[in-house]
Amino acid sequence: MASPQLSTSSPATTTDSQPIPQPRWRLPLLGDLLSIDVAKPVQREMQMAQELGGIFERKILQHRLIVVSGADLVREVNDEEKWAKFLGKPLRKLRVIAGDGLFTAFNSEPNWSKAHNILGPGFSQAAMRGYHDSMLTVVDRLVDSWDTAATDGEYVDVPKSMTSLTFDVIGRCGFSYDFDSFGRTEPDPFIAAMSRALEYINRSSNDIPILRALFGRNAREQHERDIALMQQTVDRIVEERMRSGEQHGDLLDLMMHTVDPDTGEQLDRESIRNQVLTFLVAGNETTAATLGFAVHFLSRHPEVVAKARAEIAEVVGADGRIGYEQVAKLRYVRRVVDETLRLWPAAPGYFRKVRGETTLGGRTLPKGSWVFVLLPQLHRDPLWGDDPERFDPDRFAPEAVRKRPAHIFKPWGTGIRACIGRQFALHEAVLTLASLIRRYDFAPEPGYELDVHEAITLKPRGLKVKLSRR
Ligand code: MNH
Repeated sequence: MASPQLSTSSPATTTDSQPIPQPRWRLPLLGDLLSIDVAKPVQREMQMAQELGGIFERKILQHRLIVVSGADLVREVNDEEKWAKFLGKPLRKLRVIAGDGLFTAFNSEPNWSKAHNILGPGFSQAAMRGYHDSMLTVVDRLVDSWDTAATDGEYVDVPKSMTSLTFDVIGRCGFSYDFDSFGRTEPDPFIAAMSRALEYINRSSNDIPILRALFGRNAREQHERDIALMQQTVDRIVEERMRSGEQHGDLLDLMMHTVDPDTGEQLDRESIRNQVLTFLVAGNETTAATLGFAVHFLSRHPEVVAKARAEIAEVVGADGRIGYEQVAKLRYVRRVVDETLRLWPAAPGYFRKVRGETTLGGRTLPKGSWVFVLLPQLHRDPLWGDDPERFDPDRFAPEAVRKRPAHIFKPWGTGIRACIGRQFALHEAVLTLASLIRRYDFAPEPGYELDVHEAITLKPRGLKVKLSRR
C-alpha cells in the first residue's frame, strides 16, 4: 500500500555501463518535473513504463526513484535472499499513526515478529469461521440501505457504502466495536479523525516542496488532536476489555492473551494500540476500494453477473443465508475479486531494498538501493495475453492460472512481509459481492468513466450505480 511518491533517501544508481532508462526530457536542475502528475503518480508511471519499459528511473529535483514492473525484474526483486521489504516514504509517514505496528514496522523492530507470530492464527482461513457471522450482520446492513435506494430509484454512492461496510466489519471482528456506519448520517468521531489525519499526512508531506500543501497552525493542531483521539479511543476499548475480562473471540482477545512462542512475551499496551490502528488503516481502504472497483466492473459486465449468479444459486440457493463453508465454494465470485485486484490493485505497489550489493536485470546495484514495484503495470505484462485491459474473471480459472508464472500477480505483496489480512479481505469481499449479485442488477451512471483516485491507495472516485431488485 504505497503511492510511489518520491523519496528523499539515497539514490540507487547502477555502477556499470548499461544505464536505467529515463524520461527523455530531463532538465538539468528540475529533473523530470515536467513528467509528474501530482494527483495521479501511479497512473503517470504506468504510462512511463509503457514508453520506457519494465524498469525506469525518475528524478525530480534531488529525488530519485527506480520503478520496476517487468515480470522478470519483479521476480528478481521478490527474491527474499537478496532483497527485503523497504519502508518507503508513504509508509514511513504513516508511523505517526501506526508506529511499529505490523505494516509500518522496520524489518529489524522486535515488535514486528512478536505481532506476526501472535496474530497469524487470527488471520488464518480457519479463523474466518469465527468472523463470518459478524461479517454477515454488516453485509445485511449494507443490503438494507441498498434496498431503500433501489426502491426509491436512487443511485448509490458505492465508495461511501463500501467504506461503511469495511469499517463496521473490522470494528466488530477486530475488537467487537460497532461503528454503526449505516445507522448515522455523520461518521463516527473516530472515523472522522482518521480520515482527516490520513488526508493531512498525504497532502502536507508531498516530496516536491513547491507542490506541498501548506497547512496553518489550526490544521496542525487539529491533526494532533485527531491522532490523540484515535489513540485514546483504542486505549479506552482495551482498558474496558481488561476490566471486564470478557472474551469475544476477536483479534483483540488474541493480542491480549497470547504469548509469542519465540520470546515468551506478550504484546505490550502500546504495541496492541499500534496493531489496532494498523488494521483500521491497512485493512479498511484497501478492501473498500476493491469492492468498489468490483461493482464498477459488474455494472459494465452483465454477462459476468449472470455467470456469478448461476454459481451462487447452485452453491447457496436463491435465498437463504450464505454459510461459512459456502464462501470458499464461490469460485467464480472469487475470480471476479482476483480480476479486479489484477486491473486495479488497491495497494498499487510495494518497495524492496537490496540486502547487499546485487544485480537487477544484469545491472549492478550498490548496497542501499531500493525500488518501487508498480503492480498495475506488472498486472498488464504481455504474459497476461494481448488484451490486458479487458476485464475477464476466467483468466483466474485453474487451467489458465497453471499456464502462467505465479509471480505476475502480486496484489498482496511478497515474502514474509506480505499482507497478513489476505484471507480476511477475500472472505469479506466474496461474501459481500455474492450477497449483492444475487439481489441486484447494477446499472452504471450514463457517461461515467472510471476515475481512479490516488491517495495512499487507489479508489474509484465518483462511482455511482443504480440498483434494481431481482
Ligand atoms: Mn494488507 C500488508 C494489500 C487487506 C493488514 N497488504 C499488505 C501489503 C499489501 C497489502 C500489498 C504489503 C505491503 C508492503 O510490502 O509494503 N491488504 C492489501 C489489499 C487488501 C488488504 C489489496 C484488500 C483487498 N490488509 C488487508 C486487511 C488487513 C490488512 C483486511 C487487516 C485486517 N496488510 C495488513 C498488514 C500488513 C499488510 C497488517 C503488513 C504485514 C507485515 O508486514 O507483516
